[in-house]
Amino acid sequence: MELLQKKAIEVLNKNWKGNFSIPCANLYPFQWFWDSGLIAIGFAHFDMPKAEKEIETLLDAQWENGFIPHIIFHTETDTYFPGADFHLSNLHPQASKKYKSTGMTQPPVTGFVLEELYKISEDKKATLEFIKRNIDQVYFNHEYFYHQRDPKNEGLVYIYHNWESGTDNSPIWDDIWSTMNPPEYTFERRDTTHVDPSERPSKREYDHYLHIIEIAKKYHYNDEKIMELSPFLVQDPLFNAMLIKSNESLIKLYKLIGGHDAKIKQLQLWQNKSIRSFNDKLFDERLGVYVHYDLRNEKSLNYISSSSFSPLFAGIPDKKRAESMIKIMMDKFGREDQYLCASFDPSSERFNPKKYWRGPVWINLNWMLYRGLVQYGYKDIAERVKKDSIEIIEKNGFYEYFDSRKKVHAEENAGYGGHDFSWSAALLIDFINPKEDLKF
Ligand code: 2M8
Repeated sequence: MELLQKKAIEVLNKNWKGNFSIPCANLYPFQWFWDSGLIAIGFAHFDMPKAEKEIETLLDAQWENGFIPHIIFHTETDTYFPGADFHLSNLHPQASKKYKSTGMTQPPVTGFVLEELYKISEDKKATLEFIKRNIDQVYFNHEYFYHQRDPKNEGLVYIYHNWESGTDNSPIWDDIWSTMNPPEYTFERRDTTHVDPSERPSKREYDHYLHIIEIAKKYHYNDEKIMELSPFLVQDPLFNAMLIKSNESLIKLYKLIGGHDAKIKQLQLWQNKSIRSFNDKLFDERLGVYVHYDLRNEKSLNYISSSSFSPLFAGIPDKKRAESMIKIMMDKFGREDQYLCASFDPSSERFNPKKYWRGPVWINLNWMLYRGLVQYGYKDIAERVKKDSIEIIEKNGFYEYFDSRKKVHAEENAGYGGHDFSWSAALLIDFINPKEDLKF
């Protein structure tokens, strides 16, 4: 285990660029929002200044309206498409003047990451000072979500692009692509020059991705216009679970700091409403798990994915619901010949265990699942998720994603996408160095 940890540290240090980290070389050469948060958790175990800097750099790119972009283009490179010149974030009047970025966001992990940093820290006083300096910006980001992304005032925020979900190529989005007919764009893909094209989205899928951005750009990334016109408008259980988990952490941390009663009260109001609507609207009684809601077409997207189980991490289901969700997960995703946890329902015809978010196992989702299972008292299943995560990294290396079929691991390399991948390394470090939960 020591050797594996040493390698994980090497990966993180290699991907560290002085004041932020890249997810991996070549394929992803900039700073990504939720990657950064999860990477900071890994750094916190052995280099707290880097963990803090990672978050500070991310927050430095926050817009004047509280929005935090999904990619921050720190360097000029044409090895990634679509880059800064395509996204043109400066079309938005309140965009950062200091950094070029995209005009979309990603799952809001920053709140719970601050709590994790505090939990891991051996110098709690110093880490609390760091949190004090940064927490208001995270609060401001949540305010942006509740003010700009919740048109029906339900406490559920929408995403307007599949790249905002983090689970970019999920088969769930196929239903939305079938409602659209974007132009055939001419562009030069870069991702498929770095990794095997069979592990990445198709050209036609990229046409859809670009088309949504073109609409947003046409209206200068104005939130009201996007809400009115984007063909993709989804309430995503993973995204909302991250927000809820982060709300909870902000409440705990503000209490610890003291003297922030108005903010705590507001967070509590958001939180109560969010959890209530989440349980009412996003739970599919027939499938027995949480699903996505397509706000544009006003219908549920009834598919089981690893996002369906992420509400466990945020403490959203009651005990009874959690129990039936976990049973479904074990029946469908947890067979002995499968590694936990595939990113999409292995019994579905849309399942593809090799292709980016259409089936492979992802370490970040496994880490959340592990935490959720522990919180609900499912120690044995949690241990299996942890063991599976460590085993697939040990066998293959720090890949971006892994085949969920055990037999493939016995025969060949079963790690896919980018290699020496930062969040796989960061969360491996956290998996093998567990810290006691704090009593607040
Ligand atoms: C993947 O997404 C990017 C676009 O954001 C891409 O495919 O080019 C996703 O897995 C996303 O969740 C992740 O943050 C990003 C960087 O690791 O890669």
